[in-house]
Amino acid sequence: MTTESFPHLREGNNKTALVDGDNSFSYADVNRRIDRFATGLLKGREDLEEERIAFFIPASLDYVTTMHGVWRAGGIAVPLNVASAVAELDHYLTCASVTRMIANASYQDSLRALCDRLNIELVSVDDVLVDEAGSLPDIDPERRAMMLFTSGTTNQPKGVVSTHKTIQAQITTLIDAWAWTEDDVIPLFLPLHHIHGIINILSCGLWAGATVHLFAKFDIPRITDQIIAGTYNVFMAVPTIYVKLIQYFDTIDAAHVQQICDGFNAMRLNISGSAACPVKLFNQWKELTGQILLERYGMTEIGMGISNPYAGERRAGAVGQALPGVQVQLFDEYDKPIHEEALPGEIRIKGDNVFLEYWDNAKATKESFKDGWFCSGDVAVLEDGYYRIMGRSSVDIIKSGGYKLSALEIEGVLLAHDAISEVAVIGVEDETWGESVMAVIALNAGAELDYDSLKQWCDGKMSSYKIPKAIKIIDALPRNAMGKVTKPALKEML
Ligand code: MLC
Ligand code: AMP
Repeated sequence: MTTESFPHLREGNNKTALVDGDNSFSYADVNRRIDRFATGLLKGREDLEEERIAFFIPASLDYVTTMHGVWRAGGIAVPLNVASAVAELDHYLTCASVTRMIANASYQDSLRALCDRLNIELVSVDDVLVDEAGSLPDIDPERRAMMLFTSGTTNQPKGVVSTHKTIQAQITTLIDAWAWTEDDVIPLFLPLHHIHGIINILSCGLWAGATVHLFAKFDIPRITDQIIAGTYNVFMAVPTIYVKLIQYFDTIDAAHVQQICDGFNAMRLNISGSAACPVKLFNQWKELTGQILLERYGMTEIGMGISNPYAGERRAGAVGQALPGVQVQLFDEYDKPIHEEALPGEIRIKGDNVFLEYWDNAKATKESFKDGWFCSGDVAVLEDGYYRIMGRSSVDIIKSGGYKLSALEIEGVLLAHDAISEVAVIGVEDETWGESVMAVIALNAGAELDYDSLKQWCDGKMSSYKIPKAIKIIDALPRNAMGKVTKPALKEML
C-alpha cells in the first residue's frame, strides 16, 4: 500500500470530498484531476524518482491535486508556507534541492526572481495538467513522500522527511482512535505546511471519505456561520483558536453566541493540540459549549503520539495515552527508561509513524535518535495512566499559536540590525498565543531602537508570526561563566 491508496479517492465515488467557497468537488473529480496532474508532472518519464517538488498554494483543490499528484508520480512533496518571507523560502528551496515549484498565478510574480536565481522551474497547476491521464508508477511504501520544514534548536529549519508508510501509519491510527467515518464534515483553516492541517484534518478526512471544507485562513464569521448552520460535526484546532473564538464571543450579542455554542454542542468531537491547552480554557469551553475537548500530543517528526480517549475520560491538562501502533516511553537524564508514575522524563517515540530522516542532515538525524527511540525534547510525567506534558528541555524553542519557533533563528535575523549589539529571544507566557516572542536587546553604543521600527525592519526577513511581539532594551545580557546567555535567568528577571 502507498499513500496513493487513500481508498475513497482511488474508488472515486460521487460523494463530496472538498468544498471551497461555492465550489464542491467529488472524490471522482479530485481523483481524475490528480491522475491528470501526476501524468503532466512526469512529462513522459516513468517515475519522478523522489524529485523534490515544492508548492506554494493555499488550501484549495489545487493544493490537494499537487500533493497527491506528486505522491502518485513518485516525487517528494514539499508544501511551503504561503506566508513565508523570501529569505526563508530561499533556505527551504536550497536545502531540499527543489527543481520545480508549483504556484498559483497570483503568487508567481513574487516568486519568479527567486526561482530564476535557484534555477527552479515555476509553473501553475493548470500548466501541468494534461487532458488524459497516463500510466503512473507503483510506489514502494518505504520511499520518501513528503518534506516539512520544522524549527528546532538550530538556527535554520530542518527538512523532516516522511515516507508513504510513515504517512499512512500517522493517518490510520487517527482514523481508528477518533472514529472518523465518511459522514464526517470538518472545516480546515489551519496552514497546510504543518501536520496538524495536512495529516490530522485533510489527510484523515480524505482517507475516511469525509468532506473537508477549505478556508484560506481562520475566518471567524464565515466559519461560525457554518457552525450555526450545523454543517460540521468535527472541529480540530490549536488552543489559540479556541481562545480567539471566546474573545470573539465578547464582540457579538448573547443570542448569536448561544447559536454558535449550540452548533459546537451538536458536534461529535472537538480536538485541541499542537500546544498545551490550559485547564482554564478546557473548562471555559466545556461551560460554553458542553464539549469536552479531546487534547492530544504530536510533532512533525512523529505525527500524533499520545491522545486522550475518544470514548472514556478526557482529562484536563493531560494528553492521554499512547495511540495504537505508537510506542511511548519516558527516559531520565541518564537515558534510563522510567517505569514509575510521577517521575518526569523525556518523551521518546518508536513506531511506523516516526519520520525517516532530516533531509541531507545525517548528523541531526543521528543525534535525534537513541537506541532506536526518537527523542522529542518534550518532558512529561505519567499520572494515573495519563501523560501530562511539563515543558520542553530547550529554552530555545517557543510555541506561539501552535507554531514552533526557533529563538536562535529569530536572533540570527535580528543580529543583522545595525543598532543591535546582542539579543536573546525568549517565549513569555501569553493568554492568546500560549507563548509570545520577546526580544531582549543590548544596543550598540549611541544607537537607539523603538519597537515599531524594528517590526517594520523585520517585515520580509521572517514570517510575520515570528516577529517579536515585544522588545526589552537592557544594558547587557546576563551570561554564565562559559559566556552563554542564561535565558532562564533572563525570563525570571523579566
Ligand atoms: C498570527 N500571528 C501570530 C500567529 N499567527 N503571532 C504569533 N503567533 C502566531 N501563531 C500574527 C500575525 O503575524 C499578524 O501580526 C496577526 O497575528 C494577525 O495575523 P492573522 O494571520 O490574521 O492571525 P490569525 O488568522 O488569527 O492566526 C492565528 C492562528 C494561526 C492561530 C489561526 O497562528 C495558526 O494557524 N496557527 C496554527 C499553526 C499550526 O497549524 N501549527 C501546527 C504545527 S504542527 P501583525 O502584527 O502583522 O498584525 C504541530 C504538531 C501537532 O504542532 O501536535 O499538531
Ligand atoms: P511541531 O514541531 O511544530 O510539530 O511542534 C511539536 C511540538 O508541539 C511538540 O514537540 C510539543 O512541544 C508541542 N505540542 C504538541 N501538542 C502539544 C500538547 N497537547 N501539549 C503541549 N505541547 C504540545
